[in-house]
Amino acid sequence: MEKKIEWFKTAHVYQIYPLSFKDSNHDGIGDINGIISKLDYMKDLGIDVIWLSPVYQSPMHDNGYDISDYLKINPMFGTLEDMKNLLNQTHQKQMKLIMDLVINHTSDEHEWFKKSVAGDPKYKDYYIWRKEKTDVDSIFGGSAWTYHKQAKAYYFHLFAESQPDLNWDNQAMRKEIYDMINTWLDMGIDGFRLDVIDLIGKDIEKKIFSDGPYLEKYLEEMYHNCFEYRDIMTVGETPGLSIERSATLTADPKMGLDMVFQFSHIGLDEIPGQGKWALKKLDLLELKETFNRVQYTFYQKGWNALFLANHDQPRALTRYGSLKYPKRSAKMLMTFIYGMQGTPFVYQGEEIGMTGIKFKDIDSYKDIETKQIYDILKNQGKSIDDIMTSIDAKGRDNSRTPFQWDDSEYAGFSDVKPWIDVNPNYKYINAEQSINDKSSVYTYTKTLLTLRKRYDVFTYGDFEIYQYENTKHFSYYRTYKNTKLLIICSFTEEAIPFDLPHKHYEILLSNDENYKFKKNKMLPPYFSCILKIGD
Ligand code: TEU
Ligand code: CA
Repeated sequence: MEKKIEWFKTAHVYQIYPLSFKDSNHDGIGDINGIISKLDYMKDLGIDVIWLSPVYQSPMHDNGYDISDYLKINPMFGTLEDMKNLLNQTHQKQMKLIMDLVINHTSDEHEWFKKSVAGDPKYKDYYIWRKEKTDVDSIFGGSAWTYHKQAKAYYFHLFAESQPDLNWDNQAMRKEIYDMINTWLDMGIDGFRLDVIDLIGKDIEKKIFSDGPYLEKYLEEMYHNCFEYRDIMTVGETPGLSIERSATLTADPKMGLDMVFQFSHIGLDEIPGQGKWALKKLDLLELKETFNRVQYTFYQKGWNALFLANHDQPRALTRYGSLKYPKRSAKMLMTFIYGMQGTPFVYQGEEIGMTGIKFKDIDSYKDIETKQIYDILKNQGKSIDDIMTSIDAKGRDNSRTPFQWDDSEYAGFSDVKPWIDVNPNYKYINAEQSINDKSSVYTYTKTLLTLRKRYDVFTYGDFEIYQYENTKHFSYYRTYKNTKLLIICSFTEEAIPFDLPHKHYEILLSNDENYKFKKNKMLPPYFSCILKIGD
């Protein structure tokens, strides 16, 4: 079956981090029934597809990205029945549901790993074992090789020790993965977000991990075994792929990836080469250069996913906007990212302007990566103050605090103390007040998503930056057939001069209703708008 209409290009996706979305059974942990109770909320926002972060059986060392059984649902989230119910009800509301597919690694509690350790001939090579270790760091810090006493060998893990990498060289292992994928698809799941999928192409001997040589080979095999005859949606998480290779991959149907999360903008607030914890101020010209390249390349071929935040990234508002102008800058960032070409991904809470967290000390943070890096940096002699500055800015828990539904205790997420503390600003940042407020981030986001459906130019238009050299605003044209939009986004707390080079225009959306374009009038802080140009 050919995909007649590429529906994924106009779909709006909402990412749910199940642990932190909505608790239905009073244990302080989000769950599947909680999600079911909020389907209308997503539908009302204008969502077409829901992406669920992992709900499979897992010891939860990495919050579910360490799977111990791909075909079971983690009891903390519910049952397989609940999952089928969620799928059913999502479909009834004309939405789709995609799951997270974590197949670069499993949990060390997966049966396959236990059998591999025990030397079972079938499973021995399902993982990557060596007698000697090489000098490779894992992504969470520390060596990527861990010695296993029972196996008397080192196994390879690009993430935590408890997340051994699967050996994609092994055909039997690949076959089992394909069977598992087909089981979910046969159940009616509408597709997948493929976790760190670029890593399956790695070449261990050559120490090439994220941009490896075998990626296309395995993707194509997976496509023929799982995706080829199904009308589903796939999005690959590809942190290590170049813009060019990501575009080429998504342009080739045989690769089975409808789109990718391209990561080139993610490292712009890091000191180059020093990793995510070495902070650097964002340079707007670098941001322009990056998005210009991404937009240009994917306009020629392939398809991209639009995102500023997810469960691994700090909240966009805190990272790129201003807490002095939270609503304005949240709206500006929405305009900035969803004005571009690609499929919009909204991360839970972004649409109500949720912010990052600054916990009082390391004990309140829960993330395995954060805990590991804290110990590592401390052992390197870094001051606690400096470490906490990095963690407050970049720690993944920033986006993992409970969803703020209302202003009741625990923010309406749960009626008992949640697994991770609620951001105290839930009193005034929450969905209930946002939905009822015409000037809220929620209402703005909803309107923006509606506009994307109304005007083809968002999906198909080309992209051209206006006033490239300007270091305060990031504004761009989108043009398709007879429609031309100018999208204006100020990235500063200052009021700035701005020349509007058009006489005739219609304001489709603005984060400042009172602002009128007149000659020499300054653009207010974090101003954003979408103009439909008539001359
Ligand atoms: O993330 C992969 C990844 O490379 C990053 O986003 C990473 O989490 C971050 O840079 C660490 O600083 C995926 C999942 O989204 C993440 O939650 C998992 O921890 C990781 O894979 C392992 O499965
Ligand atoms: Ca629960």
